[in-house]
Amino acid sequence: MKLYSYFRSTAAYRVRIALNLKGIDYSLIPVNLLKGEQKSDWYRAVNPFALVPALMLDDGSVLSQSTAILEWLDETFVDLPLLPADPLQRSRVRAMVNMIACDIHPLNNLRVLQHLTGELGLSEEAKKQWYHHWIELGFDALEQQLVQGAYSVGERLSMADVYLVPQVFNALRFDVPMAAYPQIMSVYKRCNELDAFVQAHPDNQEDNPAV
Ligand SMILES: N[C@@H](CCC(=O)N[C@@H](CS)C(=O)NCC(=O)O)C(=O)O
Repeated sequence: MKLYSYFRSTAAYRVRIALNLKGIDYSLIPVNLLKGEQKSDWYRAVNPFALVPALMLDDGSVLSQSTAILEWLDETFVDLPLLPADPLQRSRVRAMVNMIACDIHPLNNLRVLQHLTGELGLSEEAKKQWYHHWIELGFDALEQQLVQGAYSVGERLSMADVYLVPQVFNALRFDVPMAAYPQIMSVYKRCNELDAFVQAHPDNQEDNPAV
């Protein structure tokens, strides 16, 4: 499999974690978002959405949208399931996944931030305020939702953790004060002790210029 990825992309980071958790070998094809490679003809031919990630399977099929990719991985590689068997727990995991994937992340995506400072003429400071506003609104709710336990939903690692960790990484990158979120930070630290999360971290990606 080939993963089209950018080291700082939170959506690609989710897929890297899931591939590692499932023990799947893959090669990485870097798509440099800051250079606009996601909008290039060669990448649009792979993924017309012009967003990373995309996962190319060995038969050439391309999967896009991180949630669809994660669900495919979970349905295809059934060891270490990322969704609990119990429907109530499963719904809780999906609610957290959706909160991050639909209600937090899209408001802070690169093209949204670029639109704010570009076409709409907002300052860097106003952009930062926008970013912090939507992250804090989302994290305030998530902090209350996290059931007390080792992971986001109870004592078992799930898809909710796979979404939470990249979003927290991103918040730290944008200097969001995380002291108000002790439960989120505790889960973040616990997950980051696992090899699958360490290997997926932006600091350990071959397309990170600092590596
Ligand atoms: N809903 C999509 C979102 C993907 C997405 O927004 N990817 C970002 C990086 S995290 C991207 O490619 N941004 C490029 C841009 O904004 O031009 C998914 O879950 O895969």
